[in-house]
Amino acid sequence: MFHRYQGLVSHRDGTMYWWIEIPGDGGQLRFKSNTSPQSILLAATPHLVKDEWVHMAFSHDAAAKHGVACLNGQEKIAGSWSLPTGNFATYRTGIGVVNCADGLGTFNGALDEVMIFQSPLTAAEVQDAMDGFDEPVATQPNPADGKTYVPADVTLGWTSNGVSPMHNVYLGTSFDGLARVAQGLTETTFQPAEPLEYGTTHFWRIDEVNGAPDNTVFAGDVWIFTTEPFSYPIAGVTATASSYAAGMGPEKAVDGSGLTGDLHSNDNTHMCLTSPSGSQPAWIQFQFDKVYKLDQMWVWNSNQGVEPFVGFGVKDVAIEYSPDGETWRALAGVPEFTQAAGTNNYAHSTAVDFGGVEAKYVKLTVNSNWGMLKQYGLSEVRFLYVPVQARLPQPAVAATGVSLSDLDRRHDDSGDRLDCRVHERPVRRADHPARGRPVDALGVQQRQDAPLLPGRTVLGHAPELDGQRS
Ligand SMILES: [Ca+2]
Repeated sequence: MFHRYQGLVSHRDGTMYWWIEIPGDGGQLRFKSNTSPQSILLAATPHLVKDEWVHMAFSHDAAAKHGVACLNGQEKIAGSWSLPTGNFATYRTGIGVVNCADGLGTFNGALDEVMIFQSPLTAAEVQDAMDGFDEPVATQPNPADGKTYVPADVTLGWTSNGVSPMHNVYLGTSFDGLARVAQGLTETTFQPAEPLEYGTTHFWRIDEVNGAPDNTVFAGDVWIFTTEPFSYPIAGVTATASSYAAGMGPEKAVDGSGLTGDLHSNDNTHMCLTSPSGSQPAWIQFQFDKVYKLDQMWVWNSNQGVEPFVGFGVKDVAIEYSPDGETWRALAGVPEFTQAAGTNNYAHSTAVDFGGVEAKYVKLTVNSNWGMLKQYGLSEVRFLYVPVQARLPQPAVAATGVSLSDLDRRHDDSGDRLDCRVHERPVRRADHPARGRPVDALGVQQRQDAPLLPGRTVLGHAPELDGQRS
């Protein structure tokens, strides 16, 4: 219900000056003054619709005595119009009221934002005002927004708004879980005190901070990146076994058969199984294309539909590993392998921690299964390794004709330097106490500090890790 009138914005104090109101009959929005012509009207139709937001702009050019009214950024009416003259500096500005002096004509609706400008806006400026003005926030995040496989010891970087002298850094693992991790930085880079969690999406934001007297904070956009996983699957694993049943050879445990994503089927032909007449103890041996630093072995145990009744699944296992097939060591702390349910879409149910041992061969000798028969099966195994060599080299190995500007340089370096990241991975002590070595003891970066010159061959060097193992 409309009252006699409702004010949206006003600049008056008892005495007339200008105001924007909806008149009592619910008619047109109008920009009004007490000089003739008294009002400039916004479009007669449509009027404001209940629960529908609109953007209104009224502009007055005092020199030209010209007024313009816009609805949702579009000019609706323009014509000769003027405001009273005089010194109105002492008048009050009211929002949601016609007359600040007596509080008459309050607005029975919602206002989101009001801006008053000192000069008449052009049509384009009205459009900008409706779209929203860009705040001077930090830009150009490094890592780029959405980037994946970011090193855990990343140094965050950004471009300042060019105005604010200080920067606050917020970081977290959810959009709503940002915490301030640095405050009042004058540089535009920041490296967290500890490596970030591996294989995790991180959210971060830079707030640009002005000094006194205004101390304005321009909260930045929230950006995301995902750190690289701690370890990667080894591809091209081959397998041999002490024996196997027809059509259920050891290769079925390493060829991805039966896996959809990370879930295994309960189809017999997707699994390996030793022969009932095979030699005992049964064993299965895996071979890689080279020596890897092993992190984990994931096990999808035998998962035939009859598994709950027959128990082909491996239970107690001894694991040995070797770098050359000659010198073998027993792996300590091997857990009992969990029995599978025999149902489809089976996620791996056992993870064996190899703790970073280096091996090209892994042998499983089976001591028992979950049933009475002397047949032993597995659905699939997956080995995860920890990279110790340069990952994803850029530029590619032996690339020629590479522009110096193509090389990956640190933004905060004073000269042109090639950043060779080739060393063992940093770990958070809290996350991986067993892996032991403190972060600051790791040679995380090897950097060539000499300026790069055009035409030179640059050799990346990956130091050997011998003698540095924990
Ligand atoms: Ca399989």
